[in-house]
Amino acid sequence: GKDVITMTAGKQAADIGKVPDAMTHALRSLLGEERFLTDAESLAHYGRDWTRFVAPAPSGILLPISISEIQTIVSLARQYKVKLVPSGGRTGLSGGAMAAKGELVLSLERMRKILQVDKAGRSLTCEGGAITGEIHRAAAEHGLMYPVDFASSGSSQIGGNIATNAGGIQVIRYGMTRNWVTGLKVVTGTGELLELNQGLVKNNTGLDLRHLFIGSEGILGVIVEATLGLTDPPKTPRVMVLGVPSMASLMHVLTGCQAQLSLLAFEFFSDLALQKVTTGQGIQPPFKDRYPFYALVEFESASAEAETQAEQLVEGCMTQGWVDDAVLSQSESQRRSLWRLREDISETIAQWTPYKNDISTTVQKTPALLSKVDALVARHYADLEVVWYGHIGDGNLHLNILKPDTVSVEEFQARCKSVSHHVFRVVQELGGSISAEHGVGLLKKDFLHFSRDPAEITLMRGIKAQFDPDGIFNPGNVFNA
Ligand code: 2HG
Ligand code: ZN
Repeated sequence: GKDVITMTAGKQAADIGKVPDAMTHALRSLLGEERFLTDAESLAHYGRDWTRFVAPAPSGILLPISISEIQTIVSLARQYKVKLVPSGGRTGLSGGAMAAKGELVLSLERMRKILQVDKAGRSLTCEGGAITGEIHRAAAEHGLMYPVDFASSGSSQIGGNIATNAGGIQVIRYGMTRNWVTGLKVVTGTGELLELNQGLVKNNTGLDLRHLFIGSEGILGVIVEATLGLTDPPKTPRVMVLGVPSMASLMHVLTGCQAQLSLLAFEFFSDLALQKVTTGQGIQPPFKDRYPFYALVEFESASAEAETQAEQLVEGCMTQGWVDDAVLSQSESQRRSLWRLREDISETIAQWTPYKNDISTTVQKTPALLSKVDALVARHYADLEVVWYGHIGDGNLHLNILKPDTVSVEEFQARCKSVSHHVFRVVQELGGSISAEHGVGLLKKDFLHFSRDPAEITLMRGIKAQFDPDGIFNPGNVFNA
């Protein structure tokens, strides 16, 4: 536990809280004592996400159970000029669900029902607080799959996934959350309920407002219900982990896998990532020897032919010197254990309060991104532990810098932030993104201009003002309104 920020939520909230008595009374009669929480423990719990760079300080936690309760809450917030932070499973990594300035947290935790699965239409409708993992299970009961998946799916909620356009470990095959949202119900900053696209496959009737809410990070309103597309589960997925001598080799291996396998995932991690995860989780390393990098490749292997093809591909890569060692899962339980080597990294390193980078460029430019950022890292972080991993098949790298015990969070953040300028200049030169899948939130907003030009940001402000004229929702996130 290297968590240096002290969690003084209750005390700060008492200082900052700006909820007028009349609104408190109205909320109490709407929600009762048990769904309007103000005790210090709840404020600390619901006031933050997985980030640890600001302390939570909400004024209260609201737990509505219906859309009409949410509309009433928004009307009250408008009337009394109180800010709301929409809140899901709070597994975000950019501070998008932090309530640090006396806001009210609007939690969707009590609105988690799966409402319907339509087998012929291959879709599922649920409340905004439905847990991602429960959506996976409900789809599986009907022989179908909701294909957006990531390590935090056991606690993340669909509303948050949609509000951040979540990516995850199978984007290379299935795309981001955006590809799977066919309908949304949202409550905007005026308290209006909008029904967007109603689950339709075909609907060419002007601007598609649904897509504005996907990736909106809670600044336009709150997602209260969603309809999602479902697909067939993959046939006989298998995982290979490959020991790889260099980042350049990883890209050659990716090209080969794209050409010869039915790919489901192509992930990578560095040797330090592997060391941390095997030690931290008490799991067996895949190889006796160590290699600078590892690729985790998942593919469909429905026939003996597909398996032979994978083996031949690996042999070919070994001949070229791109792969030094390989292991192929022989059972479902082995497939799951191999996945843990990659999926458990983020949680394992959280104890070092890492500084997170989540950068991307096109797959074509990924080798350039890797080598340029690697050079910067070698120059600026020579004395620090740097953990590389990510979705290299999507051109998306996670670069985590671990905080030494001896340095405070503030000092460490300031140092890393100054290095970020160099990293993001490289990202900008390559036409990439400073936040590939974690969103902008509070953490990345000072850097937004590296990825979006001033004309775009002005338009975004205008759109925010249209949906949320009083600036109630998630103030200070993404950009200053
Ligand atoms: C992952 O890919 C998540 O594991 C978390 O997006 C990445 O912790 C991170 O930086
Ligand atoms: Zn990721």
